[in-house]
Amino acid sequence: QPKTPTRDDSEFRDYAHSEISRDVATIKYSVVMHLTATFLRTPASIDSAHAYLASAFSVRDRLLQRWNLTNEYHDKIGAKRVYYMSLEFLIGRTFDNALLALGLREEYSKVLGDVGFCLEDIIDEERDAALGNGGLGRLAACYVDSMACSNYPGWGYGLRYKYGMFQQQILNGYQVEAPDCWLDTPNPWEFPRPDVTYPVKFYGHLVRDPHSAHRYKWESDVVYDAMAFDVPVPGYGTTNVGNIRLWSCKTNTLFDLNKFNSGDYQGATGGQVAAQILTDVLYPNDNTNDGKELRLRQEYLFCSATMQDIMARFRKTGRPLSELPDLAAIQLNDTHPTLGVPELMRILIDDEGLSWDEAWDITTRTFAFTNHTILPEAMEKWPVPMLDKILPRHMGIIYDINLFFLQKVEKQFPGDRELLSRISIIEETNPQQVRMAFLACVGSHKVNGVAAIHSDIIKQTIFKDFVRIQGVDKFINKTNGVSPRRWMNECNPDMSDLITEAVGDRSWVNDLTKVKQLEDRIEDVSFRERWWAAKQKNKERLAEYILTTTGIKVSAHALFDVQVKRIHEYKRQLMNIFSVIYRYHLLKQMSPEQREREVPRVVIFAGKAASGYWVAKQVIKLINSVAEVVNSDEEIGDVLKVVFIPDYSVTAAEVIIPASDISQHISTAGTEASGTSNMKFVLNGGIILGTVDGANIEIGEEIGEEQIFFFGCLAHEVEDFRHYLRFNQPKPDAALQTAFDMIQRNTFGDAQLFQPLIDAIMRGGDVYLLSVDFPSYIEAHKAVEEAYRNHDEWVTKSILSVARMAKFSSDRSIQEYAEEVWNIEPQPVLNCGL
Ligand code: Z2T
Repeated sequence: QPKTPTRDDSEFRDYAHSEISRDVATIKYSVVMHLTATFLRTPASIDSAHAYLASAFSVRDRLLQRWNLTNEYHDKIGAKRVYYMSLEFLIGRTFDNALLALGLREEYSKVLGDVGFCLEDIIDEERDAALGNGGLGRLAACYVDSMACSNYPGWGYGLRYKYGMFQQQILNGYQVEAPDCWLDTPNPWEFPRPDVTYPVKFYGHLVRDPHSAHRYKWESDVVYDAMAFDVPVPGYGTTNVGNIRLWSCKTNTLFDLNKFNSGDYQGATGGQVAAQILTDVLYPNDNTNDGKELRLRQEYLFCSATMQDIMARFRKTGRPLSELPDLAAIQLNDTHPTLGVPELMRILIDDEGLSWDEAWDITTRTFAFTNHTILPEAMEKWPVPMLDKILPRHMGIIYDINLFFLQKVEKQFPGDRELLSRISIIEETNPQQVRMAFLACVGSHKVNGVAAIHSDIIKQTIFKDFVRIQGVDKFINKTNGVSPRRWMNECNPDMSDLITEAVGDRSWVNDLTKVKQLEDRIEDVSFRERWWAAKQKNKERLAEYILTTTGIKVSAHALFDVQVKRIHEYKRQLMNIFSVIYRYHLLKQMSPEQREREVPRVVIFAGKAASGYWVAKQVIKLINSVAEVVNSDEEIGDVLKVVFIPDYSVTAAEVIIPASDISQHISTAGTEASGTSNMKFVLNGGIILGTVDGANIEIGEEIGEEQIFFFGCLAHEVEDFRHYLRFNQPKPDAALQTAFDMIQRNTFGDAQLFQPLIDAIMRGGDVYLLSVDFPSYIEAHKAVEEAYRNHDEWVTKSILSVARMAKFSSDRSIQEYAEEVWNIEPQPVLNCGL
């Protein structure tokens, strides 16, 4: 028996529990310490990069202290935690966010100012953590932010990609991808945990347990290690700090000693080189699935490490396994982490020795599943032979899950073979495929969509049979939300100060219901003028950004018309650029006097196309070709400018969104599950031009139909239009035909480049219904223009909109999940001395 020395840790604990001083002198000292000790620089050789790093590390010290206390406290009280499993966390920058959360922005500004740096420039030194594609990944980041701010005990789990979302360059009008080497410089916002490392097996074979029908031993010598990196999530206005645990892959057959001793150094570390690849790169697909084997291995590494970690934490409590659902709720962010379900089954049955029924009961009470799309091309399906080869044990478990499920359904609806084949987790194609959405659904106690319309649609389509079998109460709606910290307070300081003035204090940042009080200021002339001025300042900031990123000069007095999001046919950037072409045509027909009377407009696009998505890339080329012609047409001048801002990112969004007058959210009805940037634009006083789709609908309900410009056919009409267009030629109206004609007359360069885009409409069945919605789209644009001419009316719309947007705080979404799905409660850190 090793002797445990008696030690007195009270003094250390006192230090740990007393907050580091917040005065400027102490901060200055800690920045200098990091500069000299962490980075081996001297004050004489400080540049902005090191000013950033030293400041960030000193902020991090303050966060880590609170982070420790938060987790210590939640362990101590035995709190139930939620684990938000997501292959993507689109975090963006952390420095400014942390400064605001800690209330230390002024202090750091002073410290940096004293050595001749401007805080804004230092903030710009940070690289985005771009570990996500778009909406789904950013939602995960907003949700962990809300958990931290509302004191919910919860962690995010994800992967630490060495290369995040690719960087987009525009060369000759085309998108060109460059790797995102975000870890080439030190990352102050991650904390390596070499002691938190788990082995993850692949391939191998199964050995049956002679004493149990369900138990197997899985033997394999292909073993990778997943090592944890923790990323702090600063809670605003609370001492709670959340955590995102990201796994990084390395080999665990560390070193082949024989090879090493025989001089084969390269071969000795060969395993390590191969293993690295598993967490090397984020798959850049938004709403598409390319079914690569490497992606499957990535997903399993993630699920296995996460489940092992959750189980290790649970075992420490000493509670019986049947109580796992009382201590842990696991949310599956789309189907990407669905292998967590069979992985937990494997652990409970093979490692812990539970019966199938016990394990299944625990598993289904622990997991819940969020669906984010109904686009068929995005649905994850894995070929059975591939799964069987890489994860033989899991394939067996999935077969059994399916067998028991089908047996139950057969009892419930005897003799309905059609039903069984529709709902089977295994699709009977050649080869067979595992339908991950069905597996996630069967393995969870709750399934939700991300906006009211979307949750209704999934009940009527992909999960229709499941609603009948498992009951309608299992299928719920949780409308998305966004963080008011990042998407108002941080990115729009002037508007935030006005809200603070109207509310009386800054409490609205953590309680967005308070923005209602803006309505009291609706007649206040000075307030209205300052509201307009704040928008104007944001527009000037964006004009500056456009100039430096594209070289294009735009007038901040024009109407800023923005569509920024992933480039995808269903989002219809193509329809937008066709309308720009038509506008250009109209302007060219006018006399100079007539043009003078038009509302000058800057049409702004940004967004990335998945690397293999050819049509999306041609759309980018078309936008840039139109921009080139229009922007250099001296007759047109400032009346119309077209801009494609390269390399859209969270940080770019923080500049673009606060500056919009109108933003476009124009998906074919029924295809955009929710959208989240639509919320961000309105929360920043912008007006939406959009279709009756996703969260646009609920935004309209909240702010009133006068505050939003709707157009286009409705979701329930789409099927009939599509059916018609499968057998009949589309009939483009005169406006759309004009746009086609101009392209075909080589107005924007070689027409052949763009013919496939026109063909998709005229010969490809116009799946996204551009020809159907175009006339009402043009009408909606006219309505926007008329409304904008009346500045006064516009300001009223803008203020009323923000005042009525409380619903779209992610704090509201998280509270609903906590109460209706996770069954967890806020646990503010108490009695810790801070
Ligand atoms: C994604 O960003 C979204 C859905 C996906 O389905 C995949 C990705 Cl990467 C698999 C988006 C939706 O398109 C959008 O409507 C929604 O607001 C967002 O997820 C968050 O729910």
